[in-house]
Amino acid sequence: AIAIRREDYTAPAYWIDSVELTFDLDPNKTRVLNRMVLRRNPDVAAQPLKLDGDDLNLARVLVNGQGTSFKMEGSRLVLENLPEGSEPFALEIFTTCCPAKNTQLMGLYVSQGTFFTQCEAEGFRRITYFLDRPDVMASYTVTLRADKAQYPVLLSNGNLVDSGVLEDGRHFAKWVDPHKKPCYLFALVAGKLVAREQKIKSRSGTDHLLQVYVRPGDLGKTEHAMNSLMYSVAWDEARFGLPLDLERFMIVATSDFNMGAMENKGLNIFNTKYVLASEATATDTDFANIESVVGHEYFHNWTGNRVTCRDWFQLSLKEGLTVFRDQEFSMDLAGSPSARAVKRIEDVRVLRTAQFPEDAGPMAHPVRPDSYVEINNFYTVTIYEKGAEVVRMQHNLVGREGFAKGMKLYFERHDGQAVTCDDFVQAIADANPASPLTQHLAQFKRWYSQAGTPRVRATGRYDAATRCYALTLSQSCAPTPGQSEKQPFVIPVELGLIDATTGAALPLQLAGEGSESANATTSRVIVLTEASQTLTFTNLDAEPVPSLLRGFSAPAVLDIDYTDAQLLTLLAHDADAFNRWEAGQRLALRTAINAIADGAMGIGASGQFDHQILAAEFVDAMRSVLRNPALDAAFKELVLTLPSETYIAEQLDVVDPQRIHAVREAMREQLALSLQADWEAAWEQNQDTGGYSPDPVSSGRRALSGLALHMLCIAAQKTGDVVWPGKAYQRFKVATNMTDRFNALTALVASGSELAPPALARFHALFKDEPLVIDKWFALQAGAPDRGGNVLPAVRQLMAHPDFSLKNPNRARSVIFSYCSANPGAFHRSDAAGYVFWSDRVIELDAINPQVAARLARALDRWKKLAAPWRSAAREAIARVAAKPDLSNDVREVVTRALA
Ligand code: BAL
Ligand code: ZN
Repeated sequence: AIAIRREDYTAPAYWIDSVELTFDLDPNKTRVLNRMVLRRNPDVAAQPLKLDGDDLNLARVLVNGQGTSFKMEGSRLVLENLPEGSEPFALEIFTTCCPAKNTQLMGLYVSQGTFFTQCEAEGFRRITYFLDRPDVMASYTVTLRADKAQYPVLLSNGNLVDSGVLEDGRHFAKWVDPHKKPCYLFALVAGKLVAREQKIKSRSGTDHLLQVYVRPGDLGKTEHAMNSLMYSVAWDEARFGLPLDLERFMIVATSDFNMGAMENKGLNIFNTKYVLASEATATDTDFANIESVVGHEYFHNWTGNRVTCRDWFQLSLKEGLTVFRDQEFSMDLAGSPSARAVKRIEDVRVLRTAQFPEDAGPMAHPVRPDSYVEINNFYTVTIYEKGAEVVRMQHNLVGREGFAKGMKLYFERHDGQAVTCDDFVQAIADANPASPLTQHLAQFKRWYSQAGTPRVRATGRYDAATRCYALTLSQSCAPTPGQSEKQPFVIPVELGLIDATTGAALPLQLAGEGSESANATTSRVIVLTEASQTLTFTNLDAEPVPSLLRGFSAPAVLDIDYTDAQLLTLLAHDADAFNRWEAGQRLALRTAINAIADGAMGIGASGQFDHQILAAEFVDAMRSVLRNPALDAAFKELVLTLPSETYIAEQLDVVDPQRIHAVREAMREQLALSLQADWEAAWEQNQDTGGYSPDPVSSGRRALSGLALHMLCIAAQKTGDVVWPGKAYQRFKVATNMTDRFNALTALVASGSELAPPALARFHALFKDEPLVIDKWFALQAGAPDRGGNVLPAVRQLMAHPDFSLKNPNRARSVIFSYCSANPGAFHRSDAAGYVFWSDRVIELDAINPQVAARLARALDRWKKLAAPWRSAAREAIARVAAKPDLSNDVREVVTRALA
């Protein structure tokens, strides 16, 4: 496999002006007639036309209606005898392919009797020969022909311009997309589907039709997706002045999908997981995810589709920006400052538990990568979530209005073009000439070019004589593969100072500033650009407690030696909700790390930690949060949730996964036992009254009562109490929404209650016809706490269950990923059986679906951090995969990097 390098980019030698595609759809042999009009690119030296193709059967090639010579270079079709000069010429290519055998789910495939496509990044070449690169944008006319009884609905991008019946029970539909697009945005769908429809009027008065297509039985679960789509349309118009540019906008759901969803122009194709919801089958998290994914795909209509990527190295141009937009959308819909903060904490938690490890591991890459072997491996948390943080920093450096101006300029300059990340930052900067972004633009761009998470070291010194507090901020960034030296980043540090005794916010006055400016503010942004900078705050009566990186103002690690007392002050008083939460997490993390390192504390024969770990002050602080009537339930639930095992592991140089697991479990148990009365109160006080609504306040109450029930069941397991497991079982039985029902089931399973097996059996019987709920049933069991090594055998049994299928990505993820990637205590077995299972599954999945297999292959990314004996066992398992001769490029790239 060959690495593709960003610096090798050259413009295409030909442009494709228009494409006319005719499909005769048949699962076993679909015929594709592709009539293109091409031109030579006058800016590039004359050369043969090389069209990408993959897994196609070529039947005919005509140039201007005449047969022509051609040759194959690997899987590429090469045409050398094309008309000279700059005149357009017609190229007609006739191929066939076999959608029924397409288990990769890239290109044209069949799912439950319906045809779907997935073309991003390079799936269009599995449909026809083409210049499969995003900077070639063409006009599309698509005719679909198929059996009318089996495929009554025929959809493609744009507007339906003609339809009718054909001979032999067949029919056709002709679609014209009014917008030019790269081929990765092409889509077609054909099958037995029904649609929820909604007519809307834009602000400017134009009419549009919104449709959500699903299988006939699922129509009742589309209301939330449709509402989310309507909100999305209105939000993009209101916040960014970006209107819907199509007469109709369609979403279609499929249960076989590699990703979450895909933003094909006017015809989004979604994983059912991000469309279907009813209160009986979907949790609050599902509802929130649907809202954000529907928003995300819709927002791509401008950021991605109207302005697209020049090449795949620029993927974050559309993904980072669109994640930023969907995060803002969810925050704006959430409304209150507290609900915004909760969303921010949740987003940062994802970044820190998934992206920080990626940035410190073998797959670390810049937000704009320099090379790849398989582009599918670069749909990563770095491109998406870190990319969104990089856009968020720009937003914060130029302000909300400034950012809106920058977006406007970006579209004025680049609408209809395929551009780069540089073009985007340049537009934001140019629209805000006086901003710190513009002032430090060249340096800011290092966020796109340098991989790795920067660390900011903060040290403070108070001088009573001068009443000054000197805060020194120093930045560093560890080497990443291929980048040994790092230059300083532009790091916006939002900060405040807090009175250590009263917790009051203190006015911020820097040395040399007048006191009048200071009175105005207790929070401000310092832009760190040097390796080290010292700020001197004046007019302070005592040493303050610094609150730094408020709202997580930069994707960095903050190293600061807080005392416990300082953290308790921040937890109790910080005006910044993010840092309030963060203070609690730091206290818990510190406690966990100390217990992990303390050789005097042992793990007993039962695999459980034999010591009390939590300090009384910590427990008291948690109690105060739980009892505080001024705090929202959703925020309390976040504070009372301990840092994950993965996050704890990231803080350590050498990782003993079993010890981390035992320590965290012991901390949870202690929290459960010492706060029993408060958990009971939290449970009682946060019961649903009235009908179900997935709004932030109601879902926060359910989250907290769910955690309380979980803790009460853990405590009960310790004390021998049967009341709370009984209550959990009762709640499980009578709950009227999936959130409450699943929380109760989780409490029973996670606490190892005797009531768990009957509850699981009942749950399966209730929901056997609901695939998305059955996914939850599988995932809960594969992710359950290990008791004497029982999870791996259970996982093997789950794989033998009649409902299991390795070919369905959602199902494979629900069992295999839930075990290998989300259950460290059960996966990292000292007998290495978890790793052997992993390598078997990677190899097995690779033959079916390389994209999904390569995701699974990343479960052992951080093997070098593991302690003996896990480290050598993990290495052996990776080597075992790597030794397989016929691996896909996808998996090959991941394991090669892991072993490097
Ligand atoms: N473009 C792939 C799916 C998404 O990010 O929306
Ligand atoms: Zn996206």
